Amino acid sequence: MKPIACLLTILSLAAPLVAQQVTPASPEAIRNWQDARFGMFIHWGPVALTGREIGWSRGSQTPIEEYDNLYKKFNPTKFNADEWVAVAKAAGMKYMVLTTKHHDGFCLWDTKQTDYNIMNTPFKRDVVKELAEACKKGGIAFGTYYSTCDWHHPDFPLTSPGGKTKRESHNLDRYTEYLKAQTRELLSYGPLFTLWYDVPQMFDAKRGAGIINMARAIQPDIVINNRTGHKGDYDTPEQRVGGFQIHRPWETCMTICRQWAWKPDDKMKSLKECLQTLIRTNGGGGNLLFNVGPQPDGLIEPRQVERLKEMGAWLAKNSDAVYGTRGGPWKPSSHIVSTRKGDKIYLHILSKVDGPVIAPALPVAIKSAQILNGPTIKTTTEEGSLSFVVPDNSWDEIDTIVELTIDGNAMDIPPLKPATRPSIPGAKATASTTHKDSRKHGADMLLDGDPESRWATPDGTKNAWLQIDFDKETTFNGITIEEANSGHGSNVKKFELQKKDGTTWTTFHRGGALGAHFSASFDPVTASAIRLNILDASKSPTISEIFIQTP
Ligand code: H79
Repeated sequence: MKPIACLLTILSLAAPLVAQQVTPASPEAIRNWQDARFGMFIHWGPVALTGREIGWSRGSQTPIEEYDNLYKKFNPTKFNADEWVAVAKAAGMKYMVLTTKHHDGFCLWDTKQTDYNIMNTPFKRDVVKELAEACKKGGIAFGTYYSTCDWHHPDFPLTSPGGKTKRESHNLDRYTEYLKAQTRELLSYGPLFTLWYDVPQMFDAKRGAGIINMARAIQPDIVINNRTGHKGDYDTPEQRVGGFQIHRPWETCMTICRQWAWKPDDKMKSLKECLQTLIRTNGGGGNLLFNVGPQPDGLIEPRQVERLKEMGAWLAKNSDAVYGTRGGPWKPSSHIVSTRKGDKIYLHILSKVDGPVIAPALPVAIKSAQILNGPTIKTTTEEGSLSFVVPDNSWDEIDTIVELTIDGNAMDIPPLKPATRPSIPGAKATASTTHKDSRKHGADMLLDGDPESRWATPDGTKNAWLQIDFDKETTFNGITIEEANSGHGSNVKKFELQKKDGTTWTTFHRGGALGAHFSASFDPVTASAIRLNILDASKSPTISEIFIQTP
């Protein structure tokens, strides 16, 4: 290529890149954000009066006209910012992120950009200001959620229901100026711990970069999420624990009940689910932003406060294994995850193991091992495996934590294969069909303990079987099957479990959908092999792990 043509090519390739360029947050700011590990997400607004979902119920369950007038009745007289901060602290949370404006466009602060805000409710108090001040006083970092899309604003191209309806007239550039002006207002309540934008919809990387650059000009060390249209500083898996990722920060956001905004009698997660979600998230390398939706009167629901306090009580005892840690070195499995910090590695065993716990060996020497806050234990490393036995009375129903002190820095250890609960030794998996890339997606992936590897089937597969052969007659009384479609429901729609007696197969269990965590217990079954017969599927089935439970 001639020099001039070459230069032109470089320029034309570089132009869009330059336009999207942002200065990343400083390593110190990122480190500080990651060290926190656990924060409180708060979804709140006039919608709480209806008990329906924020943003999404506008124009679906609640007519637009009615939704947009709810603020006239919003008077949360029991709101006390100090109390919310006290709840977050009691939960062991280190930061808080409030929905200052959701997709419904209502603003919880005294904004000068629109009248559709809290100062025009009977309440007339700047919630963002009060909360920012209470956080500062209480030693909790404060960040703002701000929805990039706005189904209420006349300049935004999409509207309710669900942001799928197009507006006839709109002006995205003018809306972007509105968003930026509001962001500047929010930053004046700062310094903020994070700017948490939501669903870019119409925004691309260039528009996102414009927001980020503007925010950094005001607060150079601000940490910004990946929902401005630009990838920002951290990823945000929603309502699921993110996968193992240690080279780019991330944060799972998840609700304590089912809805983001308050809903009466919403189903609440058990303490075990709450804590294991935090531990799995930390083990994969992420923070957890755990959401509560306060009531219309301004109080956080008492049973949710209770649950959060239970989490905090557990965290107070096990803080070493959580705060300031990073995920790994072992990749997470369904049963065991790990965290690390300095010369310490923490193995979190999330369900009881019969016999020794076995993990791929560490590439460094172990100086000592103990149950966190408990007795010393003996570890053995041989033939590439680390093993140890947890004393009977040291098992914890939620998380049995083993603390290893190593000779070196735990952060220097490259990722290791997951520590697995030993499946049945000598078991072998085969399948009726496998995706064409059988080396990557073969049936052997089902028993390797690695939730990131999976068995897959060719496109359009509706039925298939998976078979696990034991090397001798084996008695089992339970099975766990994990579909690998990353939280998008279940591809499998109908299945049966069969056992092999001699040469005949008999069905002993039938079911419909499987999903990410199917688990069944049954009367003990003795057989030489077990088969999962998939009888119907909406998409080609793919399964990451099968665990067989013995009595
Ligand atoms: O604020 C919360 C959600 O409202 C917001 N992000 C979190 C923090 C969000 N906006 N868009 N999305 C999430 C992605 C779309 C989710 C959906 Fe659905 C799942 C749309 C339809 C199915 C949520 C659940 C709305 C209806 C059902």
